[in-house]
Amino acid sequence: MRRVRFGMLVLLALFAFALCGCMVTTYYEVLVADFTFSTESHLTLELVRFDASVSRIEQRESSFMIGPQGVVAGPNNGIVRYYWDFGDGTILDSGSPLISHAYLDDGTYWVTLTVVDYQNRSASLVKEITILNRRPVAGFIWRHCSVVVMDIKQISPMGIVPIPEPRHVCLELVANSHEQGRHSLDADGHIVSYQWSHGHLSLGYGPVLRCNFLAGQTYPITLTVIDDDGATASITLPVAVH
Ligand SMILES: [Ca+2]
Ligand SMILES: [Ca+2]
Repeated sequence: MRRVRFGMLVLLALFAFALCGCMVTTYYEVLVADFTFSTESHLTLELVRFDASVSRIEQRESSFMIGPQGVVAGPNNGIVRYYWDFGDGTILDSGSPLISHAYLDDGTYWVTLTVVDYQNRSASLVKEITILNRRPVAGFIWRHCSVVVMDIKQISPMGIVPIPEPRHVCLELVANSHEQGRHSLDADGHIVSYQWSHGHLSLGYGPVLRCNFLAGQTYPITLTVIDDDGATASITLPVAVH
């Protein structure tokens, strides 16, 4: 019976020894830079939220590596500065792990985070972020041609007389012009193509188009624009011709 008790005591002692961490172990600190993005995909001009609060100082055993043993406590896990290079020429430093940045143009960028801890040690991490092109917006107005179009006359034995109905009206379709404003736009680039159509009939190209329409009818006119990254947008408006 005594042997059994002694054996149990030994086992308990070994168990307590393992639990209490009485083994002689030394630790060292490892500064780890890390960050996350707000969402999966990002558009130009959209604020992307970066979160570096996952950066930390880990305490690891010096004898063998079995993963993190703990994280240094305190504000921002012992990190005092966060330096961000967003890869588009923007470099910022902050005392907070949270920061937002908007990219002006689409593309793939390399974001570099460098953290500095309370002992002035530093660590960096680079991650790739893809920014998507923003589609253009199509819009247009119309007005009577700025050039006054006189009623077309015809010569007859009776003299000069107006051409009877139906008559045609010159309309100016305006997507973009200095005088009439910008009605189509691309927020992160510029429009490279304007195409006008009526049903399957192509009317022409350009930011301003002049057309003669038969009066007294309404025409669904479609404008399709293409931006400098190949993205398209269309709009169809009912153009009433009086
Ligand atoms: Ca665009
Ligand atoms: Ca673009």
